This record gives sequence, C-alpha cells and structure tokens, in this order.
Amino acid sequence: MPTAWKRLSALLTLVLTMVLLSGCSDPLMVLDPKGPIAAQQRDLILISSLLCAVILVPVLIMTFVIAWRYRDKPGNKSKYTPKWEHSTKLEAIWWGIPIVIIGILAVITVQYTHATEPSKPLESEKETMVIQVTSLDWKWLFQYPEQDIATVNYLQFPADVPIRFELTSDAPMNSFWIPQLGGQMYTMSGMAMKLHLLADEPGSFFGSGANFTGRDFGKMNFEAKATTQEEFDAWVKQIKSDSPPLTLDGYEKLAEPGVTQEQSFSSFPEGLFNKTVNKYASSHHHGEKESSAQEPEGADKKAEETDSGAGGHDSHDENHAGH
Ligand SMILES: [Cu+2]
Repeated sequence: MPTAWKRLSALLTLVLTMVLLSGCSDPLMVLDPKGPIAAQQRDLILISSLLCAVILVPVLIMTFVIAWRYRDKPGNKSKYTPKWEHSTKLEAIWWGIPIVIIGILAVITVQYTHATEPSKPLESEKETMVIQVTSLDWKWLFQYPEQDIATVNYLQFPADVPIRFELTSDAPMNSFWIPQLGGQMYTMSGMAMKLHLLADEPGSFFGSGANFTGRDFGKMNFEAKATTQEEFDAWVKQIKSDSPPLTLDGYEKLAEPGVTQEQSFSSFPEGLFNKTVNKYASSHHHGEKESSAQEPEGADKKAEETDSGAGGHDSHDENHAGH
C-alpha cells in the first residue's frame, strides 16, 4: 500500500506542477483578458468550470475511494450489502444537485451570451471605429475605411476606442480571433459578420485564424496592436506617406493562394470590401467561387442591400449560428 500512495502522490504533484507552471503563458490567453468582452467570457468560463467541478470532483474522488474500499481482497472488512437496492436520500442528492446546477448554468449562459452579443455596439464615450477584415488564402487583409489605409497580417488601433470589425472572406471560410480581446467570429464568403471589441489598455495581442483552411492556415497569425490615439494617428500618417496604394490588380494578386509578410497600403480601391461580399452574395457557398455569368436574378437586389454596409446581413447571422 505505501508504494501505491507514493505513486499516486507523485502523479498528483506532477499534474499540479504542470498546471501551476503554465500560469499566464500563451495557452491560457483567454484567461488573461485585455478588454471588456474577453473579461466577461473569462468570467463565464470560470463560473461554468466551477459549477461543473461541484459535480465532477466528488464523483471522481468517490470513484477511486469506492473502487479502493470495496476491492476484492481477503479479509476486506467493508460492509457487504447485496440486497440493497434503493435510497431516496441518495437519489435526491445525485439527481437534485446536477439538475439545480444545469438550471443555474442555463440562466448564466443566456445572460452572458446576450451581454457579449458580437453585433451589439459597445458602450463608450468615444466613437466606434470600423475595420474591415477579409480572410484570404493564407493571409488577412485589414481595411480602414475612415483612414483609407489597408494592412496585411497586421492590425493597429487605438486602445479604449470601441472597434466594429466587419468580416468577410474571399477564400474558404475562416475564423477571426484575438483571444485576449474576445471570442472568435467566422469570416464567410457572401456575407459580412460584425464583431465589436475594445482593448482596455495599449498592448500587443496575438491574433489568428481559428479555422482550418488548408496548407498554410497556420501562418495566418497577426499582431493586433493597441496604441494611444496619438501613436495611431502617427502610424496612419506614416503609412499614407510611405506605402504604395492597393490597386484592384494588386488585390487580385494578393488574393492568390500563398503566404506573405506584413504589408501596408496608403489607400485601397473604393468599396472593395462590399465588392468582395457581393461576389458571393448570391451563392452563399462559403468559398466556392461562382462566375458572375451564373448569378441568379436576386443578385442585384442583394448588392443594393450590401452597399449600405454590413447591416443588411443580420438575418443571415441566425441561419449561420451553427457554423
Ligand atoms: Cu455563412
């Protein structure tokens, strides 16, 4: 028996050490939020985990205790009751507690889900800034319509300013994710999704594509940098003076499958984002390109809706909740 206990305690120590050492390093970014949305999501994760632990921990402990205590060995003195079959008290405990916990989980999850609804603008004294995000075959294109600049695989915005990301894809469906600012949001061809995020403080955050899209999907990481408003304005000014403009031809080249370094552009073709959305609006096949000749009649109407911005696609969001 002493050897068994030693082994068990050694295993427990190892597991505990691994958990403690991982601390706030990369794998736990979601537990180190830098914005209000991510903070609420972390709270929900922690509350749900604790509530589940109320059931899981006693069950796991009792599994080992019972297996040990009632194991088959000569002279086992544990009580043997082969005729025992029912206990109202025990039934009440092991049905009652889980039912109550599932009820609490349901209420909390609904509340948090409504509070962090991605298409809902964030409350702030400052005006919301728009950034349009397009996932391409293995790179991210970010367009800043208010500043009229564009970047590839690099994102910068002022801290404390609410950002409305408008997301679409000109490639297979992907998923835009800055873990420390909030949950991921899908990018889908033929539609524009909305995601409101805010960074509490300046900092550099890890961003990625969280959806597998083929060979170089692992290289679709980007830096999302929150700076002061002054630094952001200076950065925009520098791009305006130093970087080349993004032309339609340039975009076509950029959209071809392949990887690229960070890039910046002093301007981009007007309406490029809506054009990308409309390119697939009639098919809605998430990446299957359709030639314009095959567009069905509804396409023109759809185009008008999309011209007014991303708002026209709210009704699609519900249909795509399952993605
Ligand atoms: Cu979709």
